[in-house]
Amino acid sequence: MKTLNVGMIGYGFMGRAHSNAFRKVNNFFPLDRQIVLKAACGRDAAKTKSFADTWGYEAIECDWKKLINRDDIDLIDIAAPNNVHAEIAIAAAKAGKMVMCEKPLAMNADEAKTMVKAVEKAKVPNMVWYNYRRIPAVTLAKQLIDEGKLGKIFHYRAKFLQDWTISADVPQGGPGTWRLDVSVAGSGVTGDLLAHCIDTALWLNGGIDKVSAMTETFVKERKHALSGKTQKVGIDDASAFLARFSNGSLATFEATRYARGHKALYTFEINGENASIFWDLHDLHRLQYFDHRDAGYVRGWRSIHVSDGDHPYMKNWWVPGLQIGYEHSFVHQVADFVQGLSDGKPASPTFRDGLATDFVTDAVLKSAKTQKWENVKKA
Ligand code: SOE
Repeated sequence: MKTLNVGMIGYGFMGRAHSNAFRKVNNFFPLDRQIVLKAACGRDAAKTKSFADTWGYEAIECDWKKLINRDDIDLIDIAAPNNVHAEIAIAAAKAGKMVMCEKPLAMNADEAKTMVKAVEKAKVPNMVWYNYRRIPAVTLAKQLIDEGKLGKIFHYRAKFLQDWTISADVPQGGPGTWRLDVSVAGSGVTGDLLAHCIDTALWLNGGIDKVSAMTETFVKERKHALSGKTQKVGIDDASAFLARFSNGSLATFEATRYARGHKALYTFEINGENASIFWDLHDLHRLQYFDHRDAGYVRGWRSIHVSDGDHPYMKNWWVPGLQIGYEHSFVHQVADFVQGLSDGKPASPTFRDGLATDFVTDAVLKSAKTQKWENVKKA
């Protein structure tokens, strides 16, 4: 069997989620390439070594440039903070490596454009880790929509709620809290959480033409974890927008880190002329489905337990009825990426798809400033 040698950059939450996926995928999916965890890369040698030992990487590097120039690496996976995605991805593409990049693709769409240009010029396979598409219930939603079960779509409604930054004592910057530092994250919940909702929405319901948004920063100053200095907060803590899709449907999107009681409540509901669907990350193996064409006396919302062999991805796991979880969406993403290499059909979301999401998040942030409807550029 051919091998696919991975060089992983970053050892935080996403470094773990991606490594877990790379380790498991060949055990569950019949692929024609064996994933090899070749080297992990991080600036702190001791932490990188401990990460590499835990996940089974053969070696470590402390300089990402060395990693991408190694002849024995085929794929660079960027699981580092947003402000380094572009530089690493562009250099990796120039070195002829395949690139997988954590979401959002870039700090903003201008930067994302340079990344798309680099991977397309180098003709290297590329993908962005918008993992929620590959939760079987979400993939089933896509199948139902593509089969036309919903009919004409009128409404798309999505939200992603968290509550972990309500305390003014949470610092900005540094490990674990870089998402609050605008110079590292690019934006707040718009790029971090709404980006997930937008990626799923573009995939399920097609392009967004225009948006009208509002954002708020509830805590205006926070101590910086690295410098210890109190600094102005530049990210959006909460972001909500109205959208018009190209297919004529209307949408509302909301994300916040100030919804007390919610840790990661990502939900979406889609209403069509014939049927509606609803999905909830806290109950991720279920898809709620209502079909108006059912006979009236049995008509109602049904809760599909997406765990049977004919549900997306499920035949590769356990026996029917046994559910899987969050981490499996990453395994599916690697499986589809590798299958795409074998089929010569790149799996989505590619960097170009990631740019489409960045165009929407840019328009959202612009609209929040101008207080006007803003058009969304097409990727
Ligand atoms: C933020 O807390 C976060 O970890 C995001 O960065 C992830 O993309 C999301 O899946 C869960 O929440």
